[in-house]
Amino acid sequence: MAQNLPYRLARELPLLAHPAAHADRPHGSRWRSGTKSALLWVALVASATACSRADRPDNDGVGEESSGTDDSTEPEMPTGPPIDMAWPKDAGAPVPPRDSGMPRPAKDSGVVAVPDAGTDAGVEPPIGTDGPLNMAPVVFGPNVKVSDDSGRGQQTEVVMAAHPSGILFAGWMDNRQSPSRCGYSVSKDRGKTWSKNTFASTQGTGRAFAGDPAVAIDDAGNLFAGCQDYASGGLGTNYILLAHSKDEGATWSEFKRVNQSLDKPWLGGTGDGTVIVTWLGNPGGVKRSTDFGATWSQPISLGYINHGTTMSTSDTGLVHMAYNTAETTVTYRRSEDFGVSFEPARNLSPQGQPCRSPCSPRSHPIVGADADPTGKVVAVTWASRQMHADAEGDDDVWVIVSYDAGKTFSKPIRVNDNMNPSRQFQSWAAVDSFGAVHVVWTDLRNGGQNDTYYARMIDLETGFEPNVKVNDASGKAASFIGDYKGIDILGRDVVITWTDNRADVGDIYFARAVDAAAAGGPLMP
Ligand SMILES: [Ca+2]
Ligand SMILES: [Ca+2]
Repeated sequence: MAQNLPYRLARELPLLAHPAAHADRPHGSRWRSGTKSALLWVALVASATACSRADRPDNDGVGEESSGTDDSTEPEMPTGPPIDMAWPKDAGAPVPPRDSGMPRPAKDSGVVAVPDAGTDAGVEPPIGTDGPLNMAPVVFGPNVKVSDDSGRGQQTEVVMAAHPSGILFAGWMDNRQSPSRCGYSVSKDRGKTWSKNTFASTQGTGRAFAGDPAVAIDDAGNLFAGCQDYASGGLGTNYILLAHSKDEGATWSEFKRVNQSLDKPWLGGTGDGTVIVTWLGNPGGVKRSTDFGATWSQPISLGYINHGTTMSTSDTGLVHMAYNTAETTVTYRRSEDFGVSFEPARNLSPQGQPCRSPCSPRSHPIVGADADPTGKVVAVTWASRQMHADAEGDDDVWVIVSYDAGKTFSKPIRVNDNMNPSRQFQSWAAVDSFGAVHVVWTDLRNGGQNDTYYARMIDLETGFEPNVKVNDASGKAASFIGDYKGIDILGRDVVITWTDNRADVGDIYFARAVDAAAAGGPLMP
């Protein structure tokens, strides 16, 4: 979200419901529910889908005027039995490393709201893999600067999408000149080098500025660049800007206003020229274009949401959309038809509250999410100060995971493994084609240095591996470092972008961990 817009506390929202109507799906089994281990499944499964992870969540939390949509419908409030939204007492128990010899969580720990537990008989393999399972420790390579500002301008709020062709596409908020703009860069060599930065500027005047980037790549490799135009600096006159490139960023269409809405666009790409856009507001909304944004479907209301959504597309039609509601709840909607329609909202988990103010840099109540290429394994992450057994009372990183295409989710799992009082926040997630969950976050465990840490969870039973530091240099955390960052899977690599303070108040950096995905696709040079 934009740093310099007024923030309005969320109004109370009724807790949403947990409809059971869509309980049955072909992918009905949790792969942790059977006695067979995930590793055995690997031996049994031959098919693979190294697919696009074309979208990335972000969020932002500016609220002011309502409406936000030019053609929205009334907010909908689904009905049904509420789920238990009490924070689980056993959440956040430290998970010993897998080789520590210490007891680890029981196989079924942490799984909530399971209408069908699955049986060993007929349990289908969860995820295909076309290569051996990678179990080596994750190591990130040399950091690469993405923003090409030669001065000391501020670059923050980075997002990133990856395509199996090897294309990486990053966007961020760029303050190297005033008014601020959305900056973008493309890499065609898996992040070794990045293109000269391009920008989306406000189309307004006066106090207008642009920010809150969103990026997506559809299955065909078309790039979509989104940006919020705070058109007059006033409210009710803001727009989502959208442009696309059909040639890997060599040329771009004009940025056009595709929605009048307050703040925080998010994008998902699928097919060839299909883009899904969401926005916050009262109501927030989602709509879809199959012609590169030239024409749009009627918006679907998301009800009142004060922060942006996530958007995880898949090659099966599943689209997972998670978001924060009422500041304290993780809410979720799912599509089974590539975003044409969405099921009613469900509350997935209590979220706790992050240290947004007076903490500096702030921690935002945004959530990040991703799914594997089939959409069957879904991870949603956030940061909050929710107390737990070994709590320091400061921000920690949490994740919930679904292994049944969003039907059920685990209880919150704490990701960061530090034991010193320090803040961990601004987390984001990726899921590889095996179903392993990859989480990245900002970590101040080293005396307030702005460090980026990462952890991998190959299966729920063994939990997260020891945290890994991503950045190879750091500086003291600046007072604002954005509200999100980028992580994606590229073949068998994990790729990450973040706001870095080693040189100034904000640069965009990138790192790649070769062969860090549990499986999926050939190794790339
Ligand atoms: Ca902490
Ligand atoms: Ca800079």
